[in-house]
Amino acid sequence: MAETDCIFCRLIAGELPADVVYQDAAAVAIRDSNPQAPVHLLVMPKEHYDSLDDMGKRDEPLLGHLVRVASRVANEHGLGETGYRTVINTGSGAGQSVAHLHIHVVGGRELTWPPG
Ligand code: DGP
Repeated sequence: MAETDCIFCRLIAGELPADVVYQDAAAVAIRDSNPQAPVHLLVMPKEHYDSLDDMGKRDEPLLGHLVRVASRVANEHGLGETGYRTVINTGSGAGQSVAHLHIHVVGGRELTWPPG
C-alpha cells in the first residue's frame, strides 16, 4: 500500500517527477537525484516497505526479483564489464535517508573498498 508521506511512493504514483529507466509490475528503477557516480540508479519495489527489515519470508521472491532488476539495469547502463556495486542502506546509522526500501546501483568509476 502506498504511503502518502513517502517520497518514493509519490514518485512511483507519478505525483513527483522521476527519471524512470525501468519498470514492471513489481519494481521501478530510477536515476538517483544526487548521483555519487556516473551511473547511480535506485531499484525499488512498487509496494511500500520501510526497509529491508520489513521484508519477511513471503517477500523472498520480490527481493530476488529486485536484485535481478539491479543486475539488468546495471548491464543496460554498460556496467557489465567494468563492474558495479549494489548497496542497501538499512537504518539512519547506515545512511538510509528515504524509508522506502531501495537498492543503489553504482558504477562508471573506480569504487573503493571499504565504503565510508
Ligand atoms: P538512502 O540514503 O540510502 O536512503 O538513499 C536515498 C537516495 O535517494 C539518495 O541517494 C538520494 C535519493 N533521492 C532522494 N530523494 C529523491 C527524489 O526525489 N528523486 C530521486 N530520483 N532520488 C532521490
